[in-house]
Amino acid sequence: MENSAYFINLEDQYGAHNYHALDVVLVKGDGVWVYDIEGNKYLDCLSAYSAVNQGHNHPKIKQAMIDQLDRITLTSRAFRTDKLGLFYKKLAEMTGYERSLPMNSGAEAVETAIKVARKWGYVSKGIPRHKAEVIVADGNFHGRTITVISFTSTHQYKHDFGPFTPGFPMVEYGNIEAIKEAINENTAAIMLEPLQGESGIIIPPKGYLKAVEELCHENNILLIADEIQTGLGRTGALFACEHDNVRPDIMVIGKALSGGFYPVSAVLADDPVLGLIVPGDHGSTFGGNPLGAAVAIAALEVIEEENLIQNARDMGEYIMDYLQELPQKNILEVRGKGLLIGIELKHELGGARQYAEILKEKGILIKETSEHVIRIAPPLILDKETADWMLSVLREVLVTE
Ligand code: IF1
Repeated sequence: MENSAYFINLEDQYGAHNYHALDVVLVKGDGVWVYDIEGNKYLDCLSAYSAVNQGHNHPKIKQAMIDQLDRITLTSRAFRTDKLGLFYKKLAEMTGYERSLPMNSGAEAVETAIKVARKWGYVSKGIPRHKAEVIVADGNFHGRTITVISFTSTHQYKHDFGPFTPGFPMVEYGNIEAIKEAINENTAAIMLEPLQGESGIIIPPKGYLKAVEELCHENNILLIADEIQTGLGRTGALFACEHDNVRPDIMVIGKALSGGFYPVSAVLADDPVLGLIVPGDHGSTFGGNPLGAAVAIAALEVIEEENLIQNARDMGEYIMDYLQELPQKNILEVRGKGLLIGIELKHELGGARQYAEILKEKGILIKETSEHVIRIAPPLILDKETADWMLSVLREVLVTE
């Protein structure tokens, strides 16, 4: 029977080393728990970067996938199916956006949103071709494709991969004056994460998102929200923008849209924006396939039926209150929204990675975000008993040691 070392060596020998994964070989997932090949049990506090909000191996989503597997999995969009229209309808009813365009990965959906915003800029706003600009924020993370890394502020994500796509002026995240200065007659859109995940759970100043939305309305500019990580209940609302009473013109979702069963992403917008897309403008072999559509409908239903938004809000507040009461011996700041929580450690401790290793030995899997932040992002089904156990372990590791 092969053990963890065997599979770790296979990955190291035959795979490109594009990740520095923890040395834990997971073979089973069930709700908030995952199990390694030796049978050790772990609380998953990453949720595959918020793609498993519904919990691992959710029975309802699994059954929807199994049922569709027995029917048809892929036709391409050259033909129609009995699942895509139902997926569109579910998204429209649940999110309030009139239309959607389905893709597969998050980066693909971000690229799609940029294309849609640029076309709106040329056709509806009258920006001369090809001068459309999309303002982005420093510290952003929107994916790994060449256009998307063209506007990253992370050196490693772009340094070896130029030349880059132009048209993405960058401003300081959270600074509304910086956006005012960047806006010009060629600005088609502003694209933001409502909270920045990979930069270390960065929450913008109160009122910032609303001020950006108002700037967009005043200057005939589209607001694009990338909620691939913050969306679908993660922050204790369907969308993080709701906390600020902001409704973006273009909403980008992914990850938990499929509950971790299949890559499904989508761009949501109303008819004046997505209605501009005509046959031939854009496409994808797997985008909108019936298997992904069936899975996504079930994943969305689970969010509603199991009140995951309320639970994320309640459990997030409970956890944040507890962590903020801890002796701040090693802790610089606890911040977050719902079940997207960051514990920034004092920098003299040497970074959060070592704590990922320590917590793994105690049965908790976390992924550090930016160098000094422990991200706590368990599936939104987390119950109080499990949260109490998790908090007791975090207290032991962050306070007593
Ligand atoms: C990696 C974290 C990073 C995202 C937002 C688009 C995408 C992501 C807000 C692209 C993806 C993943 C990708 C993964 C690590 C993880 C991540 F923030 F979630 F932690 F990198 F920042 N917009 N985020 O978070 O979606 O194409 O991956 O489906 O690339 O290392 P994707």
